[in-house]
Amino acid sequence: STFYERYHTLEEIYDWINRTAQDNPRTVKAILIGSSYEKRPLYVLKVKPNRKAMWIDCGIHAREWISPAFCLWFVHHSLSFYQQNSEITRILDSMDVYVLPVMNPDGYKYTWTIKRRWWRKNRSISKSGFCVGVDLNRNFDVDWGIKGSSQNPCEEINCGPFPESEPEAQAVANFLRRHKDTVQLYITIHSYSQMFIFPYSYTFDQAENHNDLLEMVQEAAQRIKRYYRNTYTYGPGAATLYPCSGGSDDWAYKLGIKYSFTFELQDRGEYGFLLPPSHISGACNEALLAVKTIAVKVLEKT
Ligand code: 0X9
Ligand code: ZN
Repeated sequence: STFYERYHTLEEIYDWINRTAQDNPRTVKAILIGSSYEKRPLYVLKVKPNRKAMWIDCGIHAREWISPAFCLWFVHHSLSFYQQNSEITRILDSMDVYVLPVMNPDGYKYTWTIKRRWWRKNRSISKSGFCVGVDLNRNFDVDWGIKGSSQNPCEEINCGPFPESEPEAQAVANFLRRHKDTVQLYITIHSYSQMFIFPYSYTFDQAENHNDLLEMVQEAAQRIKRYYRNTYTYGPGAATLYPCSGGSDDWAYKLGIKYSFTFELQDRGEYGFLLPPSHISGACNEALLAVKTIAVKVLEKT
């Protein structure tokens, strides 16, 4: 298997980020946007400079290993197929692509330690000192702490003591606030269940551009079915998955990023979070097709 068909330790991912930036000085820049609770750097890779931009983050939830694997896959594919694949070329010619390979490095690192493979949250220690970890996808400032989240630091869906209390969420939010005039597409990568989710999750109200969003994910799902014979479901978060406050997708949408998506990659529960390395290429190629499909559609609309 190639480098991209294996799961990597956090150290290997940091090395890969440095090497990728060094080997591609004209096309790739590593930008430090903040640090995690345990003071690990949060690097965003910028792939080519433009007026429009898209953002992809991976690894918000520690145990969803296919997610960081996809970010590495995506950057590698973009660099390898620029001027070969027409969609990649078109995207890179007209958009900056910001990629955060591991939004939750402390949690990810923790899942590589013995018996901690199922950890989801970050590793911040609560005020009481009793429990560890905030669910970063409940920590954003949108209807914070209301639905599908818990103020109890011992729970899996703990939203933290206040919105953006966590350095990881704060770093992403600050970066997107600074770049909201150019970033038109926000994608956050999770697993599992094979789903394309768009706003809203915090309310059953329809997003103002609901039909555009629906059309985009529908097209992505159709192409995946056609090319890879695999099924993805899709729809607005609250109705399709569950009502839920404080998610990054809704927050980015309300910031003004009109095309905002959560991808839930393979599989549909057979292996769940323990998706075997032999499935990485399949899972990533499907997600890649979806990213390309949606990005090209965003370019047509903006
Ligand atoms: O609950 C989540 O954070 C995501 N599912 S997961 O199984 N990967 O944890 C779904 C997020 C959908 N979007 C929002 N809830 N805003
Ligand atoms: Zn997740």
